[in-house]
Amino acid sequence: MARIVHVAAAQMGPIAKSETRKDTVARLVALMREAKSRGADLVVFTELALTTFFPRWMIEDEAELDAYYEREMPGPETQPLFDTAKALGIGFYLGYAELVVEAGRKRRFNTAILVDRSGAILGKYRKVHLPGHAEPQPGRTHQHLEKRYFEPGDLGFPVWRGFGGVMGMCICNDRRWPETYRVMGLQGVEMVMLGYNTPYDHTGHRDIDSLTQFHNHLSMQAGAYQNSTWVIGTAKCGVEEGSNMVGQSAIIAPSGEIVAQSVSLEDEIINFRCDLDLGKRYRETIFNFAKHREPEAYRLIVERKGAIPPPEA
Ligand code: CDV
Repeated sequence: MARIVHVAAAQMGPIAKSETRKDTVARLVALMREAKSRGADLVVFTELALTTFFPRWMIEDEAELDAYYEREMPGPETQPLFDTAKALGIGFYLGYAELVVEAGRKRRFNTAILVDRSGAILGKYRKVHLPGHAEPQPGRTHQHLEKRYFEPGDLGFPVWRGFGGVMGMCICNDRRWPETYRVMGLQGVEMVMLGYNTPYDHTGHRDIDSLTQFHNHLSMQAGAYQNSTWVIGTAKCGVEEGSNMVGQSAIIAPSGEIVAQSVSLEDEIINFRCDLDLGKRYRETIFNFAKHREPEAYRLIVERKGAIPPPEA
């Protein structure tokens, strides 16, 4: 019998700097209701889904910066998401900025949680690959200061049993790194969920930036295929505070094929009934890790710190 997870990707259009948490949460709740009305068991929201993408600004006032972070989850403003999920019997992935105080020190992470159909948090992931800079870059219309506002995640890439399968999470830039999927693939992941905020001008090189859409799908499709997993990628997109961000939210099968894709740059639900057993065919044949991976060969290269020996003196 097929193991179906009916999943929805809840793409978001721009969130203005002036938009309140309450308004944004109301948008998320409306998307959750729409996902449920289509029969979804699980809805995947985007990265930093509760606020505008604040790393585009240099923020020197600490109180102003802190206001973008959640100190508790759920908190009073995010509780409606959990209540609605429980009432509807739908799970969700949610990206947000997390602030924790440990030994008197503020620690900041770009975080995602997976919540089950009863409204309980099943797992937490903290973004490992942080793009951009710690210091503002001269000449840029928009900064990308994730390295200033977040620490690299300290939870690794765990997977969780839930929704009838093995579930994994990552966030935005993580999707471009093969290690992200492979570490979860080695744990038997069957569905990887992720949200992203991807501006079109992120490298500053026109030739690379003009391939932003291609690279968005390329990285997720390759991750899906090479690890026999479903990948659900959800965008925040459109022109947000002058920054133009890619849409193209997609549901990708373990074959690497896109089976559903958004068509707008606004709040939009796409959904698909994902058969988790589809990944098995790949995992048991072309990507049978136990049979065909060669970890010893990979180890030799890594220990030599690169494939090419150093030049002779
Ligand atoms: N939020 C992100 O991680 N964005 C990056 C951009 C800056 C390259 C991304 O990989 O989409």
